[in-house]
Amino acid sequence: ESVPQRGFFGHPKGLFTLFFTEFWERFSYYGMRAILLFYMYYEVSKGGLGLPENLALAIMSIYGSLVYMSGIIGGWLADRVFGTSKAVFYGGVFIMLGHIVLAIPGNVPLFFTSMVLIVLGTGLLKPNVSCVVGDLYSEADNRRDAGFSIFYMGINLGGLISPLIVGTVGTEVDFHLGFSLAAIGMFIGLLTFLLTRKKNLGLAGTYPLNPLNATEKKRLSIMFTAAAIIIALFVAFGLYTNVLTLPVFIGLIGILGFVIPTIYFVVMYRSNKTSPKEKSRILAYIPLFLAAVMFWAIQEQGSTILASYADKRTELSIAGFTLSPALFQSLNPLFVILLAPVFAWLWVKLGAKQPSIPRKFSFGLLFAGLSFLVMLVPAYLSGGTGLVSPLWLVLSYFIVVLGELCLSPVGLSATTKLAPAAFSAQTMSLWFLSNAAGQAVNAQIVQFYRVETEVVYFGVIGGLAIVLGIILYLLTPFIRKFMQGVH
Ligand code: 78N
Ligand code: 78N
Ligand code: GLN
Repeated sequence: ESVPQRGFFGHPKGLFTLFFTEFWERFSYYGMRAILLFYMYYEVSKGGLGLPENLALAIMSIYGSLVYMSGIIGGWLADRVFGTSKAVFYGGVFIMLGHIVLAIPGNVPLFFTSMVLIVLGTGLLKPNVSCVVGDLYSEADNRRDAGFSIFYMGINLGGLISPLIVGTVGTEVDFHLGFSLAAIGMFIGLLTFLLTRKKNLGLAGTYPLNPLNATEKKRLSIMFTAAAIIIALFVAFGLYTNVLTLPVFIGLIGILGFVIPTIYFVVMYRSNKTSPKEKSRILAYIPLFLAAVMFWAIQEQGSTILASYADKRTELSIAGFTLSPALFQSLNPLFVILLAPVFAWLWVKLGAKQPSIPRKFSFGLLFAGLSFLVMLVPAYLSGGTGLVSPLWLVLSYFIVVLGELCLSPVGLSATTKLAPAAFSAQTMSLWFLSNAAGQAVNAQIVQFYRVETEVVYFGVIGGLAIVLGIILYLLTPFIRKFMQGVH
């Protein structure tokens, strides 16, 4: 092997390419999401689609869930068919087209077309671009964790600036102009990838690691074609007979959110490539996965329920100046960027005394629960439905990030360590499935949110997260036994 590269902050030059590709992809994704909810429920006279608000909230959650579910297909295609590099490129093209479709002033069918493009595109791009980060370093390279932290900064920088730009333009000028800016962002990301890939990444990701052989190709194409036809027939039949309504679809997503990870666990557990030690680790991973589902369910409501709260319950006129409600979407990435170094320092300082993986997950749940319970205070102070200070929302976004920094950075590495070696190509998708399941849950529950009953909503969900966090805290010694030496 050659001498390790040090072209980007002492890291391989390839990290530059991946950092900026993912920066622009997240810029377009989070910029789009910062205005999409408002685009859906604002009246037609205000440039929106005029959908009922609870429907818009459910669509946001289904959308988020499908984006992370499609990572399974994207990861599989890269691993077995065309390699990560092409997956990232095609993914970027699909995403850009999706935003271009949204940029066309239009209607609900155009909106659903763009949703399909962005779901497929993100599934192709996101897990694979993260996967190549790991490929830049040899197993022994001790810069690997730092490389992932730098990459994580790129994700959150993209998420921080896009609500300021796409959000302000989208809500203050025109939604479609905002979506065009998201398309331009993805275009810049694609250009960065194309222009610097050869020089910085060389051949990394050019070929599938585990290509299908001729017989598998034939068998799988038959299976895929058959499955596509059967699904198309079911959908056509469902639409024709009015059985497949939106509530039914929302229910189906909820079921898929749990069935898909269950299949993963069963297949991994029963595989004859999985050793007894690895089986024990799979069992240890299940409660951690469930905790992550509950965590992401609350964290992702920052772009649905709390975004609606920013729009409808919050005093946005300050000293003669009116804030766009989309700006609040910058707070999560802002706090992640500010606090990630603090947490990194804290874990180093605590060294061997730092909490174990299950304990960190339990703290993640406790903070997530607290971020919802804190919203009970303005509810009481405002006596129900009066406008409240935006600082309460700022505080809620701040608290959930304390949880995110306990759970998210360690989540992916825990997945890598606890999943059986034979399934290592699937770990990125498996971890993202916890987010998909969380948003599948959200699709069911956000429909029950009403301003008049927000105390029950925030209280029950926040309380449940805290109870689950306490249970996980108490179970930690047992879970660690099943982890078989993984730290
Ligand atoms: O009635 C309002 C009064 O009680 C208090 O209001 C304030 O003090 C205003 C506080 C501003 C909250 C800012 C919220 C969101 C802005 C997000 C900006 C992201 C910054 C660099 C990224
Ligand atoms: O109506 C006025 C009054 O009720 C307003 O009271 C509040 O809004 C209190 C809310 C607590 C403010 C805490 C805000 C942000 C905490 C985030 C700290 C940022 C640290 C490293 C950045
Ligand atoms: N905000 C993170 C991102 O977009 C969340 C990813 C996750 O669910 N693990 O990358």
